[in-house]
Amino acid sequence: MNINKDQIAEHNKRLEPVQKRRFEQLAAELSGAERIVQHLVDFQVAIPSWALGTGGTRFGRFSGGGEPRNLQEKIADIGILHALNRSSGAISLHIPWDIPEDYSAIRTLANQHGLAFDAMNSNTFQDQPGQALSYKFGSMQHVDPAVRRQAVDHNIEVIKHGIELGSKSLTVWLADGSSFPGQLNFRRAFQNTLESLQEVYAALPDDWKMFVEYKAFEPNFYSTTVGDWGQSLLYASKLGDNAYTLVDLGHHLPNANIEQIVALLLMEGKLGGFHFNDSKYGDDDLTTGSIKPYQLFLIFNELVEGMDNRSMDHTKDLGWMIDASHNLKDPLEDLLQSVEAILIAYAQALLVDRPALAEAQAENDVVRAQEVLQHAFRTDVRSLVAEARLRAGAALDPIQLFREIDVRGRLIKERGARTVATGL
Ligand code: LRH
Ligand code: MN
Repeated sequence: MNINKDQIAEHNKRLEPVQKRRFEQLAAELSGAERIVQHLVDFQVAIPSWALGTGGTRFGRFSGGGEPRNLQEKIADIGILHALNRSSGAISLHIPWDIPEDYSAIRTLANQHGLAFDAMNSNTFQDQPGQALSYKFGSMQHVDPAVRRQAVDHNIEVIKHGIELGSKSLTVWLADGSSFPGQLNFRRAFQNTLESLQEVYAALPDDWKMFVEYKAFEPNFYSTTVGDWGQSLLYASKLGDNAYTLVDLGHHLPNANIEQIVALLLMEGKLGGFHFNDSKYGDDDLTTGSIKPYQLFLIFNELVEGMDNRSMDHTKDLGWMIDASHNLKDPLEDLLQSVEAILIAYAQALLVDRPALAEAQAENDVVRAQEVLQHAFRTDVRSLVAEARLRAGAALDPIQLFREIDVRGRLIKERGARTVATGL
């Protein structure tokens, strides 16, 4: 199903008077409202191909129906998101969950929906049917060079798929690690992993980036071979200039100061991108900004300051991707909420009075510094984000329109109530 321009225009006509009043009132108070709106129009978030169904947990899965049955339907679903908010202009594929059978047909379909292909994701954390060697005890860290070979070959195959689709980056997340003391020689595991990543890095086209994603725990619960930002930075630094760290917000130990990690990785020029989500305890993969919106704002505050300090292009110099899994919410509504939360945090960070903050920091005026930051965080920027949608031809209230035209009901009619999407 497609969402056509008339449905959006009819929806916006009803909401525009209130939007106009709210936007003009806020714009009158702010300096630079137009600059911020343009930044928001240009900012695009990549949607994970593996988060368009109901993932469930090991305890249960409660499907909502109408899930995409193949890559074509996944692209169509992301097309619906992009039609509603014009901020979801890219898809991030996971191989082998989403192997593109016909490259040109897939490229054409994505193009029709205004979608680009963002980072490709490899998968050496599951054994595929007919796979020669198991990843039970890891992939690139594995004591058996044949298993490491298999993992390297898979990543090179993923790059080949990406080249055909126009992607320019590869994300490598390794579940590798150990669950019991004594199980693993940490140094040998690191060396094996580095050598394997170096072979993949050597196969990377010159204009590609490699993102090394770290994670504290799960599925291993004693050590993880790419377990934190320091280890990821070590790999990325040893690999070369096209290798970067990838920050998945849910991959940290409780109370980690992620905004400080982001500031330092950016300072080192080794921050590659993000997997946005939120969490209360572990890698909960919940809706971005649903649990810790202030942390998300503080992360974007460091991003804006750090990127401007390095004259980086906000729209293309870092990988902006969501990585979530849905259990209770409609996957598409959940993703619409995540994109909204990301744009709100970005808009608030663009509002921060940077000279005033720098002055307060220089004078150790701790109270003033907090006041400057929280003034931006406490500013309701939703009318700025909505204005960006209006100007981009999207819906003023994407979730309201999603429900008004009963997208999920129509997808269930089209696909059935029992379809299961590949992914998490
Ligand atoms: C691991 C992870 C990784 C993906 C997977 C779907 O927890 O965040 O980014 O490969 O989720
Ligand atoms: Mn991730």
